[in-house]
This record gives sequence, C-alpha cells and structure tokens, in this order.
Amino acid sequence: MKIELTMLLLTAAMVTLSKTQQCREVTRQVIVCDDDANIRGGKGEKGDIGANGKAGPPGSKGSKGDRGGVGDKGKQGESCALGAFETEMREKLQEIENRLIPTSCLTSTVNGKQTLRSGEEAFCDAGWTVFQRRFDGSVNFDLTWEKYKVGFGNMSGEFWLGLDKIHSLTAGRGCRLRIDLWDFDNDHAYAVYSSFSVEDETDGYKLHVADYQGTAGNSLANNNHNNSGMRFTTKDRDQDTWSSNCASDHAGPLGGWWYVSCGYSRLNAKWGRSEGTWRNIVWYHWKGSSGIALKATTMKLRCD
Ligand SMILES: [Ca+2]
Repeated sequence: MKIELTMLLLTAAMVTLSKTQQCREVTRQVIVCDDDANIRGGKGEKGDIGANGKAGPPGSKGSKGDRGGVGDKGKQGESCALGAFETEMREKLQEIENRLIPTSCLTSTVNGKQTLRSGEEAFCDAGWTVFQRRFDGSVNFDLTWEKYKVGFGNMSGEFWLGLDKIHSLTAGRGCRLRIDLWDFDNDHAYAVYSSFSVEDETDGYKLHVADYQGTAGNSLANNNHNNSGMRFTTKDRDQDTWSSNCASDHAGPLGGWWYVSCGYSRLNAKWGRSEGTWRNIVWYHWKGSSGIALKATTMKLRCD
C-alpha cells in the first residue's frame, strides 16, 4: 500500500557568506512513498545566493561582575620521572653538602679550621672539637674574664674558644676531654678524662672532670689539687681558694684557669721556655715536677 504523504519540505539555499545567512526561496513539494518507504520525490531547485545582509547594531556592554574569591590550593601532583630524578639528585647533593659543611666536628671528615653549618668556625681534630691551642706564644693569654667568656685568638693559630661555647657544647651531654702536651724537645704526652663538662657563667663556669687515663699524669683532678668542682678564675675575677689571685699574683701572669691554690696545671700561662720556675705552661705530673715548661698544648672535647 502506498502511503501518500504531503509534507512541507523546506528547501532553503543555505549559504554561508561571512557572518550573514539568508533564506532565498522556499518551495512546496509532494512526496510519494512506496511500502518500503523509499522516497521518490526530488529536491527542489537550489535558490540563488542571497546578498549580504546589513550588520546589526552593536550590543550594549554588560556590567562587570564581582571578582570571585581565591580558591583552595590544589594538592601537589605526583612527581613525574623527571621530578623523581631531580629529587634524587637533590638528596645526593644534600649528602655531599653534609659532608663538606658538617653540623659539628663529630660529623666532620676534615681536620683543622672550618666553618660549620651554623656559620660558626671550629677547629676539628678527628671528630674532636679543639677549644684551646698553643704552640708559638703569638697570642697573649693574660686576659680578662670577658675575653675568656667569649673567646680570643685565631683558629689558624693559637686560640681559646670561650667558656660560653665550652659550656654549650658540654651541657647535659656525655663528653670527654683530651689534653695533648709537647715540651720544647717535642716529647709528647696526653691525658684523657672520660667525663667532662663546664657549667654556665651563673655558676662561675665550674669544671667537672673525672676518670683520668693517659701518659701525662693526672694534674687536673689530683687529690691534692683537684681542679674538678672549681670555678674559673681570671686576673680580674678571683674564684680560687688561695688567699690572693692565682691568675695574677702567684708566679707571674698565669692566665685564666680553674685554679685551686693554685694547682698542678696551668695551660693558659705565659708562653715561654723556662726551667726551675712555675711561670710558664706547666703540667706538673709530666714535666712540671722538674720545673720544665711546655711548648705546645691542645685541649679538645668530644660528646658522643
Ligand atoms: Ca683567691
């Protein structure tokens, strides 16, 4: 059965010319469909291309909206392969920096003067922090309380690190003290104390040493003149047990020390070669008993 359908077929010549479109002609057509609904009707003729229309007036500008708030920060994305490589390289560079710029002498692989991560200078020796060094008499050690408090000298030569820093390094930690000594014939001896700390200025930088070992003899914590537990004395602050001031009045300028009255050790005394006197650097139980002054000393600490 044939179904005849009448419908309007809008055939428009749709032409796109620039931004303007125009319908030129509309035709009416009858379409006859078979049972199989095949369309047998033909298309209408294509109309002519229309002329361009006039441009419309410009629209009015809308008002500007309020600015939106700042959004939440997005999560960091996963590192891509290049990011992972960069991270690994940064970690390796950090490891190298840690070795080259240590946080303390304990992690330093370099001996001698160096700058720590904190920016402070240190003189390191196989993991030890050297806090006193003498060998040529180029630095005057006959100085005041304030100088011994903050330190003096030069780490490229002779120096005293300073009581404040010695206190900070040893406070609340298990530290050792090692003293190395040389005489003018380059004989060497040492003393190690497996317990060492210095209190703060409020407590007069009181010294604590114990458990001696070594070859130099114990001239610091000896029963007869036990410097352990003594406060620090300088020529302008007498905290020793002698009737006068050991630093200035005993045998000449002896420098600051944890004097008793005035004791068997005086490693900050005036530098010089002397025999038969106690005027210069003395460690009684090694060479001092025969009055021989020492040429070089180092005092260093290590807190594990
Ligand atoms: Ca005194």
